[in-house]
Amino acid sequence: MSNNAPHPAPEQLALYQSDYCPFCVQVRIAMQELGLELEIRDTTRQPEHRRELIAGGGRGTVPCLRIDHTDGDTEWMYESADIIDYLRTHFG
Ligand SMILES: N[C@@H](CCC(=O)N[C@@H](CS)C(=O)NCC(=O)O)C(=O)O
Repeated sequence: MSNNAPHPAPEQLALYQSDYCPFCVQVRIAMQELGLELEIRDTTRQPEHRRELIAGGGRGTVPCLRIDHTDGDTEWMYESADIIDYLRTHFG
């Protein structure tokens, strides 16, 4: 999905993350700066979310932003820098 795609609603997004992952911290800081509240799915404390991430995205690496597009497609965006760029582009 490119940054020119339609503006997503926060309800379409979920952040798979782990509290002590430094890359996840960077994403959460960016969210705070944007005043953006997203559903947080912690893969360490909630193993079902880790299973969901691996099943959908292909690997358990966090952070991963899940984007449920209005056309029914689900996108799994790994890489903290890409996630931060996406959030700033759409919610900045
Ligand atoms: N380049 C990635 C690094 C992400 C990363 O290394 N995450 C670690 C946690 S700090 C992880 O999930 N490792 C376990 C795995 O890859 O399955 C980013 O910036 O998001």
